[in-house]
Order: sequence, then structure tokens, then C-alpha cells
Amino acid sequence: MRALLVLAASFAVAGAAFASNCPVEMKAIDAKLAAKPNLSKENMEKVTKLRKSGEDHHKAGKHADSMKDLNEAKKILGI
Ligand SMILES: [Cu+2]
Repeated sequence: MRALLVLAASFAVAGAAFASNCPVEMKAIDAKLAAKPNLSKENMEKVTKLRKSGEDHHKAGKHADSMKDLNEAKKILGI
């Protein structure tokens, strides 16, 4: 029983840490976008779309999907 509680608690902590990572990534992307990066129109559209879907997934509680989108956007931005 005790082991189960410890396990549940560590999952909760891991979940919270994961959840709080999305806004950090979004901020990094926003900062990079604010600096007007030299991107092609196509890549700019991709980044904008990924940034938006990342936020939507985050708000829906799908943090893994959110991180996937945000990481993809970061890759295009070179961060
Ligand atoms: Cu999230």
C-alpha cells in the first residue's frame, strides 16, 4: 500500500514537471519569433501552426503531443 502511494506520488510529480515544460517551450518559440528569424514563408507557416497546435494540446492536457509539436517548431527555428 505504501509503495503504491509512493509510486502514485512520483507519477504526479513527473506529470507536473512535464506539464510545466510546455509553456517554457512556447515562450522560447515566441522569443525566437519576436526576433524575426530569417525563415521561408513555408517554414514560418509551419512554425505558426505547430506553435498553435502545441498550445491547444497543452490546454487539452495532452502534454506529450504538445511537446512533440513544440519540439518540431523549435527544430525549424534552429533552437
Ligand atoms: Cu503541457
